Amino acid sequence: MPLLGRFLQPAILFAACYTLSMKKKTPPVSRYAKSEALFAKARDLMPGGVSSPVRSFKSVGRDALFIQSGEGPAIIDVDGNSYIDYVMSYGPLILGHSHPAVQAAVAKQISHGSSFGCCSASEIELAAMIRQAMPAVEMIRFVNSGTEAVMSALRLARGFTGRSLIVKMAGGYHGHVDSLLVQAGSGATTHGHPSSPGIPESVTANTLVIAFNDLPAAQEVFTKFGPQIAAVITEPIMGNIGVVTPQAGYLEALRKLCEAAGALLIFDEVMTGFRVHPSGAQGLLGVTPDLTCLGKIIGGGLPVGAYGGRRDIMNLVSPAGPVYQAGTLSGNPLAMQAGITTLRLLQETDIYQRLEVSGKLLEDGLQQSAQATSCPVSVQRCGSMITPFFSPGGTAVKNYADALTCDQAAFAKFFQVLLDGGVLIPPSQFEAWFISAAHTEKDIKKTITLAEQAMRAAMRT
Ligand code: HOZ
Repeated sequence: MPLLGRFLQPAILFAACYTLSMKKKTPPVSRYAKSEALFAKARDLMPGGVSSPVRSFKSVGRDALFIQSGEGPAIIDVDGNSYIDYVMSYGPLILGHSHPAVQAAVAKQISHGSSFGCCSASEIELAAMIRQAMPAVEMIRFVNSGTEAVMSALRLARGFTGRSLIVKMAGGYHGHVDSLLVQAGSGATTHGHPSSPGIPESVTANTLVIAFNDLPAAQEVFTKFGPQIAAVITEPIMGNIGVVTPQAGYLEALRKLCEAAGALLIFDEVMTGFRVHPSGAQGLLGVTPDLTCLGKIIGGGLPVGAYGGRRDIMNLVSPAGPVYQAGTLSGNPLAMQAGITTLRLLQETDIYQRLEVSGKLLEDGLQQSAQATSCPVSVQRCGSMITPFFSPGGTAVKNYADALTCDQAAFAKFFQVLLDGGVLIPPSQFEAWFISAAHTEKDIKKTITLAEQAMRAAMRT
């Protein structure tokens, strides 16, 4: 036996080492394996594998994630990875994922039917809630998306004024409306097509582009074209190049220029409406537009949009007036119920104060991380919308031209480290992150800790 043992022991040792070394050579299973498999299938069926470009994660060097569920501040992918989520469906989920009250309202409504092609009382209820919060929205028309809201508001502005020209901001993104896909932010910039092919020059010939926060540029455009300008459309706080707030007096000056020229001022509050303040950016900043475009939060996470404003203008919309606009699913009761429940909860609680506290905590933490790592970052925030810009020297971003100077390779690395560590942010430098009422102090502190590691990694790119 001792003799056998002398031969057996080395043999067993050899076998163990061999097995271990073979194991080492087997490639590890990716923690995103199921998402990767789904993305491969999706790419065969859908352009870029997605239903909307920013979801592809292409610009940050990753494959799309496929999501299984969301709960509160967390989103869980099909591989079971859980992330603290700051995409929050790009804004609508101010209460967090799967809020029980919103779920209950939608479930109750669906038991009565999902769409009628006829009027339902819930449209009146939501319209009244919006008007109470935003007095400038004297009348409203519900549609199904922010894109539709803007497209319809532009038609109305042209119908009301009898003029053709629309002024927009460089980097402003108002959905994929033909005439406004000129120097457009959000996914259009992320994917390198700020002015899309497929749009005839005759359509964009009526669009004038100026820089946000550049008052002399606005004055000049009105001096040259004033009597032909139907409307100026702007996000009052830009969110589609990342968060950029207006400089003191800028929106007020736009208001005056429009009034003097007989043009309309349209605020695209699809992102900021009910997000930055209970009365939207117009309430926060004290500037009243003629027309307002809404979406996202007013649908509580279901597809919705709306445009509204002065009664004399809105009464031109068909069938009250001749400006035609329609939609089979517009004002559908499911979205109305989700919106009503969301707005009711926003009214009844101290959510905006809590969001401000969370936002400030994240802002301060990201700034400290930037200092600790000597990573040049400008952290820009309004309430629960925030963007850390990887700008040269960490200088403030005040318009589209500034945003374009940001270090996208550093951002991509930052994104990847956050993702792998369990924090999901929008996969683009040109988007806002959204904090919800469900995010806890612990979530935010975890984000800050990870952000420091991510900035350190970004510095090495
Ligand atoms: N409108 C969203 C915020 N920029 C982007 C979402 C998307 O394009 O899918």
